[in-house]
Amino acid sequence: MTITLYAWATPNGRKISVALEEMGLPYTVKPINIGNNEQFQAEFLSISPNNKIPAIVDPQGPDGQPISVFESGAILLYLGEKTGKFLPKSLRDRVPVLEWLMWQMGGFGPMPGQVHHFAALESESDRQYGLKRFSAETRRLYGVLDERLGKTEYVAGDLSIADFAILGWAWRHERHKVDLADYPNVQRWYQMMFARPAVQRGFDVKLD
Ligand SMILES: N[C@@H](CCC(=O)N[C@@H](CS)C(=O)NCC(=O)O)C(=O)O
Repeated sequence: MTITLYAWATPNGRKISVALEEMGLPYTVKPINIGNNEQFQAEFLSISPNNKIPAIVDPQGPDGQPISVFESGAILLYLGEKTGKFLPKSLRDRVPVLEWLMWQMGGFGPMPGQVHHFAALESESDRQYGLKRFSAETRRLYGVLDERLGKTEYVAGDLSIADFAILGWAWRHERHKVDLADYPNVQRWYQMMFARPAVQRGFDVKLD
């Protein structure tokens, strides 16, 4: 039974295409053109009430009935639970996955996303204020990640959904004006992730 992925070619959309590829789950893509406000159409809002991609519909939910899921972190947890992959069973091993997934959802996404926003502004004074504030926080987050990846091969021990979540945003490092050479452990991990054929497929799949 094929999962439908509602997405657009953005970091949050890529997190899910990478996870689906890594988990070997069949899926089809339903592009939601957020530039054309398709995220406000009633049919999409009925599965994603916050009018944001990504969302999925799994025709074979936990009880065999269809289920929809919105919010990329919730989708990753759902898929991890469903497949038993990239989400450890033991609570001790699961805790770092949850920590780093929440770290991504709360900071390493919202902050570089603000850099993308302010970098696109035309007014120089508006740009300066926003870029200074959110670039500093984005770099701090890369520093935290670099420190962590100096101690562990993947973000939370073994390869997990936390890596997929973080990679979606690290993929846009140039757009948020970060040079990965400044964060050698992040660079090592980034190259290792992109050397995985399923990750590459998740970034190659057409989402728009
Ligand atoms: N917390 C959400 C954020 C999703 C999000 O920001 N999606 C953006 C694209 S990356 C979007 O759909 N924007 C359309 C809008 O805000 O109207 C998640 O992780 O799923």
